[in-house]
Amino acid sequence: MEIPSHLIEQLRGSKRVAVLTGAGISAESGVPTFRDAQTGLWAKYSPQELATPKAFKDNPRLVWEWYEWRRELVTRANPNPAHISLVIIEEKVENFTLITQNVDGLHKMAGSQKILELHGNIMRYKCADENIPIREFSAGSEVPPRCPNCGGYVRPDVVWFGENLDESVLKAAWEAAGSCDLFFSIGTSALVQPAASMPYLAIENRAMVVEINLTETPFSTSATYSLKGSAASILPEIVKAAWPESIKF
Ligand code: BV8
Repeated sequence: MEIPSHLIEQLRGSKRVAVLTGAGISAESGVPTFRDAQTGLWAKYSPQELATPKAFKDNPRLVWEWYEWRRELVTRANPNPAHISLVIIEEKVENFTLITQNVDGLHKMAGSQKILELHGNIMRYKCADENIPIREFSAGSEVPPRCPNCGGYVRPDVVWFGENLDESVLKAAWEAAGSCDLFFSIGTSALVQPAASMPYLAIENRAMVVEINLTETPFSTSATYSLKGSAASILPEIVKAAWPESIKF
């Protein structure tokens, strides 16, 4: 794909880069996106229905098993060239913030440093009643397992639909989106709030905003550049054009 030279100049001279990623950046690592049809047992369920406090209250075993299934996929996944490209950009620019909606931990595994996990992390657990982190629990016969402190259910440490995001993480994400001169929106359907509002804040702050996505999104027409295609192929092209010597793959 031909990368606009104006984008490359902006990236090379950028003082502050902010990046928002969604499930699409992990697709080529084998982690299904949120809106891809789910497979097998989960085909008949919609993630948006399962990722809610109500679903966990009504059917804790089903929701727990859905996360166990996803955790299994994530543990087998490795970062792809899109994740690696963001590590290189972070090394090259003065100030870089990675805001991710993903809960798969692949950015950290790739080597990204300044990561804001808006929606938590599927590999972390917390008590559903006390809302405190749980590092160890007896994975006995009961599903979901019980909190060793209070006997409530253990749940994944992720933000469900209808739940508030962590205030400090959200504040840092708004600050990064509102102060950058270059914003990338990568692999997200730009539908879930408040993440979907962040690229618009970057536009308000007169940043160049670049969307990299397989399909059209509600944000595409507002982006400075909307590059259609896979993040795992477009991001390495951008890095190669900006810093030819840096491509390691
Ligand atoms: C909140 C964790 C206060 C769990 C997730 C304002 C207006 C309307 C509604 C609301 C609003 N404010 C709040 C809401 C309610 C709700 C919301 O946004 N609803 C929407 C859907 C209408 N938001 C909330 O509840 C948030 N809480 O704001 O609290 C509040 C509460 C209630 C009411 C008001 C205020 C909490 C949202 C967090 C939900 N938790 N994840 C879990 O993962 O199990 S969100 C979940 O969706 C994932 O994190 C996922 O990342 C995220 C978004 O999806 P995407 O990442 O975009 O993935 P998706 O599959 O959609 O798209 C992938 C894209 O990649 C596609 O476009 C595809 O084409 C592309 N792609 C695929 N392959 C590739 C690719 N692109 C490039 N390369 C490829 N190879």
